[in-house]
Amino acid sequence: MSEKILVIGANGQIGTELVTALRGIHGAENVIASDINSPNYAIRNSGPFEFANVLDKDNLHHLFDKHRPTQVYLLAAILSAVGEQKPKMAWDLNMTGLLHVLDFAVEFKTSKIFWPSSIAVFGPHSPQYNTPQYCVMDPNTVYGFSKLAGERWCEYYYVKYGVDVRSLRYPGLIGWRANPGGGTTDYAVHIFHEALKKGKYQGFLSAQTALPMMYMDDAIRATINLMDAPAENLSIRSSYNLAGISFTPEQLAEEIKKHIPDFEMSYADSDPRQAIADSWPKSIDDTQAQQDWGWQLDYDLAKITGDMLTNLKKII
Ligand code: VAH
Repeated sequence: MSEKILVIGANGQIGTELVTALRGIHGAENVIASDINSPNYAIRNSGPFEFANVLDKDNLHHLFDKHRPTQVYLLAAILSAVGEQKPKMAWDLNMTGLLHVLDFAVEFKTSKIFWPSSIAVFGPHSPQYNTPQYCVMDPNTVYGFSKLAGERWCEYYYVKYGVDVRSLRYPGLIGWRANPGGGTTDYAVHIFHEALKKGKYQGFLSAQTALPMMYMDDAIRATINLMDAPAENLSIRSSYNLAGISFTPEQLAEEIKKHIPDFEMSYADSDPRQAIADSWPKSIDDTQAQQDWGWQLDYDLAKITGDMLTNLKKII
């Protein structure tokens, strides 16, 4: 029987690319994109679309009942920076949406659920380097503790109700097909656009702020690899660490200069996102993902930079 996949939050940075990838694998007609907003350019006319509001239980129930999806990817979320501006809305959307989807997965016996977590689940007292799968986790952003609470709910529904929900702690994600929205790591995408348009960029994080990042191609491949893995191989039902590649804004600027020698980088100070970034790990240990489902990173900083500039040049 072919898969019937529902992607909620399809217009977002991950959703846009995941819908395209899943439609390439399963056939466009078997991947229903949904979002609270109209479909974006990449998704419009490339397959079925439904409006979805994760806070509207009846709307979501209708989508589950109408399509009887075998897999659901719940990507709708408010990220770290916007979450600090709208804390109650971020908590409500990130939590209520997940609980609706988990409840409907039980009711409709959905085979698999994917829900994104983040390295934002770690906090100031978590180990800062090679942060392990298990350690002290004291996130101090609403986004971070909503993701930590969500991980606990995912494991709870797996243990108590047998819901096959799977999750990844994504690092900051970098891609050219869709822009990020409202995150602390967004500088690592904006810098490429500005470098090509203006030859300069003022970053909102300090030069030495190292953060784990990942190219979107790797993130999508990790997501599909995890979802395709045999359930019996998975030892983690909260969310798997994903290390990506750690670098600083200064290192990224230097890599860009190898392609655009006159590129000028500068740094704003006192941006509220600096405190968020400072609370996160500098690097992550993803040994468990490597052992359980064979994860291997492909894109390093040089490859990310080259691919971003090559592709953005065609559309800027
Ligand atoms: C954010 N892009 O900046 C997200 C991500 C690790 C960061 O979760 O909020």
